[in-house]
This record gives sequence, structure tokens and C-alpha cells, in this order.
Amino acid sequence: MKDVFVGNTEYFKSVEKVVYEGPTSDNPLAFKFYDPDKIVAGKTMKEHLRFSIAYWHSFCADGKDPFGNATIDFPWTDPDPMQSARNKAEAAFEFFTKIQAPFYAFHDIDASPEGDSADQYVKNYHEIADLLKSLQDATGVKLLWNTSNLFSNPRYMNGAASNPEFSVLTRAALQVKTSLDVNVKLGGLGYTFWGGREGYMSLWNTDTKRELDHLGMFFAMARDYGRKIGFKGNFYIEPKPMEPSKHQYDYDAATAIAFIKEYGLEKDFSCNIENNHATLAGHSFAHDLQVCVNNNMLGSVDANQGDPQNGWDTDEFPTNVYDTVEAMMIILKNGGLHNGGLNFDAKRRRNSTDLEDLFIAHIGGMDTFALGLEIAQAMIDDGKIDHFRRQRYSSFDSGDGARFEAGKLDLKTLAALSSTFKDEKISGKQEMLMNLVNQYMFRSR
Ligand code: XUL
Ligand code: CO
Repeated sequence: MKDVFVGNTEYFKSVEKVVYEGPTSDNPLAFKFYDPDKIVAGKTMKEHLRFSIAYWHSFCADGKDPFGNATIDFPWTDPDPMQSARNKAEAAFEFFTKIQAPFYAFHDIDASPEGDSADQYVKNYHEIADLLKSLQDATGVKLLWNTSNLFSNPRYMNGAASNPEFSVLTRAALQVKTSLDVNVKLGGLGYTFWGGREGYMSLWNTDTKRELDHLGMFFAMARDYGRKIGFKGNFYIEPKPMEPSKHQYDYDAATAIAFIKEYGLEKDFSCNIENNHATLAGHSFAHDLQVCVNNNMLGSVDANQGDPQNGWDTDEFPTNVYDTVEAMMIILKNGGLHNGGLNFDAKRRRNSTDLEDLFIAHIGGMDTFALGLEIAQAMIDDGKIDHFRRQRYSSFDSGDGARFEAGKLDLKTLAALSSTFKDEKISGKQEMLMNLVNQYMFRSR
């Protein structure tokens, strides 16, 4: 693996490979807390955190919003869309190696132009995939997951796999099939379904039961095709409650997991949890991660954060260490991310227009998760919080409580045991535990 990949043109000339300089460094282009080779609980930080770069935000999102035009210029843009895509791929791998990210993720049309016809779409995609493969081989960077954009093109305005018109499903199938073909070519570890338009606006024109059945059928077909062509990775559903649909079918982790189980997909599918989607659903990041862990369904993570003052999907880079401590606590207890990773589904603000801002934003996100990892591991090693939580349930560890847990009591027997009810208050000690979390976070390390 080359240290830093530079293709035909160096696009990020002003930035060298980003390295760890420690918490007192005043270099904005250095890691303060993320030290890739540092060992935490037997694994390197790099192995724990499995950072991934999102192609769409980093190399496509140009600052356009509903109120304003593009603000961000990309130096790889060429009048020929295929040449742009080739340049963009080289720029992307230069970025991955300079920022030391071991993984990346993309939608089909982030990487390759859609073209004017279905045939052109497939041809373009395979050509760019061949280039991506050679860049992967040259750098050692791997594909965390790819996906198909089934929400931007007007043909998907009524949904993709849940569209009321059958012929739209066939076009969506072509995209998913091609993305799976490309995934196998690239040795991808996962394939994601985020259902931006798999939802509805009004029940007056929508048969939700039928649409959900179609969606379940479509996912099963993707699974069967993927397995047939040798895709060994995980399929992910990425929950989100709304935006752009009013009601999105995969509302949150609990809804997506119920859907996965209802349609018999549980052997192949798990969830890709995004912080800002969880908060949009009225949960916390940690809540949705925990729901997944409880169901053995934590697949991967879209690492970002929302803005607490509004309800939108603002896709900001993670800077909130409280969030990452809680998240890493849950991930560590899950035995790590396994095949998944921490994918920065995050964009710099539209007025962060310097090319180096892309590096600075990722450095912040990586440092924030590195802090989360170290602090969560210190809490686990210390064991105080775990001990408290275990103790809280100790009445189920023996005697009738244990018999209840083992399913050995019926309701009548349980009711008869009410004579043992201890009429006393037992404090949940929330403030004490939160104070303890602050101690772990801010004591000198
Ligand atoms: C949209 C979102 C997507 C998915 C992939 O909110 O998170 O970028 O991650 O389609
Ligand atoms: Co996402």
C-alpha cells in the first residue's frame, strides 16, 4: 500500500498526509486524538473505528441548498461527465490516503454519470468501477458499501421499489442489480438501502400494505441475486423517519427491524444507523444503536450529527463527544463494528469553501470518535457504570426473579408472590451516573 496516492493530477496540493500530533498541536491539519496505530483494549484505533468517507458529500455536494446555488468548486470538474468522474475518483483516493481512511462508500451516480439511457448507465458504471478497482488495488482502501440512488431522478418521485407503477420498479431493479455487480467486482463489504422515497405523502392515494409487500419482495430479490453472484457482505437498511418523504417506511431502527423480520430477511439484513436520522425520529443516536444491538442487527454506522435547534437532517460532522462516548460504549459492548464502519455521511457547511475544509471537517469527526472510543473503554475498564446497572436488576439473578426470567412462573403464581413486594423507593441514581460520565470525560488522561 502506497503511503499517499497521487494520480495524474494532485488535487489537494496544499495538504500532506494527515498525521497524529497530539492534543496540544495547533496544526488544524493534524489529528489531536486519533492516533491510528494506538492500541486500545487490544486493537488499534484504526481497527476499532473503521472510518469511511462518503463520496456524495465529500466529492459531489457543492453547497447547493433550496435557497441558494453552489458555493463549492471542485478542481476536478471537466466538461465531459465521464472525464469528471475519472478525475473525481483519483481525487477521492488522494483524499482517502491523505486522511488515512481505510474505507469509502458511494451511490452509483455519485461515482459514475447516469447517462441518457439504461445501457449508457450500465456501461459508464462498469467503466468507472474498473478504475475504482485499480485505485483500490493501488492504495489498499476498501469499499465499505455502495448503494443505488433511487430518489433523485424524477422517475422516483412516487417511490422506487414501493412505486405504484410497476415499470418504475424494473428501472430501480436495474440500478440495484448493477450496483451489486459492481460491488462484487470491488469486493465490497456491504450494500445499503436507504429508502428516501420509499414512503408516502398521503393515504388518499396510497395503499401502504401493498407498497410494503412490494418493498419486502424487492429486497428479497436483491438478496437472492447478490448471493447468487457471490456477494458475501451484509445488506443494510438505513432507517430515517422522513425527509424527503412525509412518512418514510423505515422510520427508525425498531421499525426497520420489524420489517426485516416480517419479510424473512433477518439472516442477510441488518441496520445502518445514522445519528441525525435517529434524532429526526425523536430518539438519540445511542437509542437506535442499542435497539440494533438488542436484536443483533447493528450493521454499520453513518457517523454525523444534527443541529439541536432544528429538526432537519443537517448532516454535520460529529463534534459532540457525549454522543460518541455513548455510541462507542454500545459499539464496544457489541464486540465492535465487525463488517461495518463509521461512515462520515456528513458535509461541511456551504460557507466552508476552502478545499482544506474537507480535511479539517473529517479530522474533527475522527478525533471526536477517537475520544469517544478511549473514554468509553476507560468506563468499561473501570466497571462502575456496568456494576451499577447489573446491580439494578439483581433481584432477577436468583430465587423467584430468576424463575420468572427462565419462564417458569405463570401470572397466577406471580400475583401470589405479591406478598413479597417491598414497598420502598429504589433510586435510579441518574444524576450520579451522569456526573460520573463527566468525570471520565474531563479528568486528565
Ligand atoms: C440520506 C442519507 C443517505 C444514505 C445513503 O439522509 O443518509 O445519504 O446514507 O443513501
Ligand atoms: Co446516511
